[in-house]
Amino acid sequence: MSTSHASIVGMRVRPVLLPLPEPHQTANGSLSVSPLVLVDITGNNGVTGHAIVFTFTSAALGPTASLISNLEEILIKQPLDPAAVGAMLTQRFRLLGPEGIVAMALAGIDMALWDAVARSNNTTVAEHCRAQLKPMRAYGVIGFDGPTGSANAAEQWVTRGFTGVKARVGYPTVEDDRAVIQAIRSAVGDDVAIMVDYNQSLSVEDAISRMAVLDAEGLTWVEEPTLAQDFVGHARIAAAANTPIQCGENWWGTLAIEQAIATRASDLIMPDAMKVGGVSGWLEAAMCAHNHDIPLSTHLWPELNAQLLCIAPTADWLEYNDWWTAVIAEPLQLKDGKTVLDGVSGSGIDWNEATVSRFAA
Ligand code: SMN
Ligand code: MG
Repeated sequence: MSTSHASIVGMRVRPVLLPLPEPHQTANGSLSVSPLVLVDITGNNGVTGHAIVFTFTSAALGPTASLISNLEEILIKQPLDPAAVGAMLTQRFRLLGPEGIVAMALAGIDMALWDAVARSNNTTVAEHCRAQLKPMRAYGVIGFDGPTGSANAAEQWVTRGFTGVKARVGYPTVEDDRAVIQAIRSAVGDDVAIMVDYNQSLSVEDAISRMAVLDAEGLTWVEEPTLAQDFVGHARIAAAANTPIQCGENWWGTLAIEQAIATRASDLIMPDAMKVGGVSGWLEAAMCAHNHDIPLSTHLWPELNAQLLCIAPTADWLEYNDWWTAVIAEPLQLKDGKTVLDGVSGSGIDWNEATVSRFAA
């Protein structure tokens, strides 16, 4: 049965606490485990769509899983269609508001439905959107590891063929930040893109003064120097700096994306596949970026985002990390630092059930 008449018959929601391959430190906190809610939605055509909801902190794992589970009864018999279900859920949660764990729950359902629709048509999400699968350049993520640790991590990414690396910064002084950047540059040479990520750790004034120093370092972008919701503050930093400012992973929904563009909060945009509103929200954000000719990059969810970038007219970089690889049956493949999508189904997400069982919360 095609999805045009398929309806939802069930949903499975499984919280998982997946240890990171190694703790990941940022200027604003450290991660040692990935709290994930695995969402499966099944249609009466026998197809099941899969999605990952990342709750950032274990404290939010139970509440988010419970909220998603509480939605099963209103999903049953709904069409296996992200647009129809999204409209119904958005209306139902209008009064509570479309941010936080509500947005995360609705995004998880959206991503699972997109996966189900693509699988129902024996295709991928990208090809269901009439896009061709193509390799996308990826950068590797480096933690808050100081000059030597960051340079070593950068070397490992480059050895794996990556042509870009992103380091967490926000050390006590800009000289400390610059020492990390220069250690990485010494390790990888001038042909590798270097991005840095402040994870919202600076005041606007401190960011402007630090950019005056870092503008000489040839960085590809400086990410979230100040609070993500401070659009005017980011716009002041972007106006003062020569290096492109990158933001987006903490902007909830496409209205925030549009408001950020209107205030010129950043030069580049990297929507989070969950916070922006799942696949549906990400595609709207991609059209916003296209309309304003803004390069678009991704945040986490490498398997899904490798396809979404194939659809985005202003596709730029894929953020790659292997934090969730253990729960995914066929993790994203890369060759020479670019994504490989041969043989992928749906959104590229299905489960390694042995790992899921082992780390079930
Ligand atoms: C980040 C995202 C999620 C957890 C920690 C750090 C970071 C990124 O901002 O860009 O990946
Ligand atoms: Mg970031």
